[in-house]
Amino acid sequence: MKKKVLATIMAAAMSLTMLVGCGSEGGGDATAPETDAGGEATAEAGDAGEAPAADGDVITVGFAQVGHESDWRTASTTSVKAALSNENGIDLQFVDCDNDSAAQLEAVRNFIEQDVDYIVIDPIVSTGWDTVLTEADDAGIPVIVIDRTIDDSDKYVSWVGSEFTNEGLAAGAWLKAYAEAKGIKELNILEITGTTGSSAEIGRTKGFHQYIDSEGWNLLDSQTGDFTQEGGQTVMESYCKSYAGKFNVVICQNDNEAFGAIDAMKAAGVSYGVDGDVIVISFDACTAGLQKVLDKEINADFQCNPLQGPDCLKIIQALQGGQTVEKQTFMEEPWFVSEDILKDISYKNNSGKDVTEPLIVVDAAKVDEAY
Ligand code: GZL
Repeated sequence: MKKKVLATIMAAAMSLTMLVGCGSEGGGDATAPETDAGGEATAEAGDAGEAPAADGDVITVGFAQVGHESDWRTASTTSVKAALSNENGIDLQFVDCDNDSAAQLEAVRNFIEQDVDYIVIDPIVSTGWDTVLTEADDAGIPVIVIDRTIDDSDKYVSWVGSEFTNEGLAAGAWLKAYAEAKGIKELNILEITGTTGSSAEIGRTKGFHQYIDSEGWNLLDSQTGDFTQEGGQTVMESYCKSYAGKFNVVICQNDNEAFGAIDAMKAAGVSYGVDGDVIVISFDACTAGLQKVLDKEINADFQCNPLQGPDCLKIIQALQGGQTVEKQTFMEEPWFVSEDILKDISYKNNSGKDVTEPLIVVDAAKVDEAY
């Protein structure tokens, strides 16, 4: 009850809206205790001898992370651990939920039971959240959501992440312009989607399918690779058997799926990439993904920025200071290509606004700068 009163007073105290900027620092060494999926933190962060926060009190934060399925996820975890560190006066309880929604809900309930000061969630899927968020609200524990969205409850103080539908729309706009520039008349597409029901999968699919429908492209098949390299390879192995010689585009909803799909096409003797028969489109633009763009194995890679750690820290610091924060903050995300034949893409974004956005040709420096 004490927290509820304090949280209410803090939230009502100031009319000042704190603009939370976009995080851009790289990851750092993680110092928070590890735990298995849904379990209790396996060690007290205090054992590491935390430094007190500015006002002398240590702030306890529970972080329920999706899992460890991709390079993107590793960068996300590193970013949050580097920001919510002992040095910044935070006692971080980290739970890797191993892509298991039940474990993630259990982890959040454990945080409530531990009476942490804040809860950070990257939601595996976008629904099934209102009950547990109501429990956190009743306990007076502010919840911060990062990366993916929660679509069936607004009982959280702030969300920082990506506009996934725009990522899908940008991929469609690029493929349309690229096919026209290359004189490719017919597009026969295979799709490898991300974790079913995640807002990243829902948004990228929604955006790209607007172009499939409006351009009359031929979508041969769509199956989930669950955002993993193994998933991408398994689906692509099946595709190479079922659609041999019938496809000229594969779109993977993250880089790790693209790595697996590339391995499968290589093994099946299918040529791909800039100089091949199959156009490869990916999302995330992690370091290894941009290296494959530079190597002309991936034609275009649409960045999804995982570095929300600094934003989390700014939000917590603002709330500790009694300030209000933005309910929604979008990360800045560039689009990367392998060839210098298109300067930009134009499309109507998910807010109905006509936008023109630059395409960045990948060179060694861009690979080095990646997360
Ligand atoms: C998107 C993020 C997705 C990445 C994948 O914001 O949630 O999950 O695109 C990751 O690489 O697994």
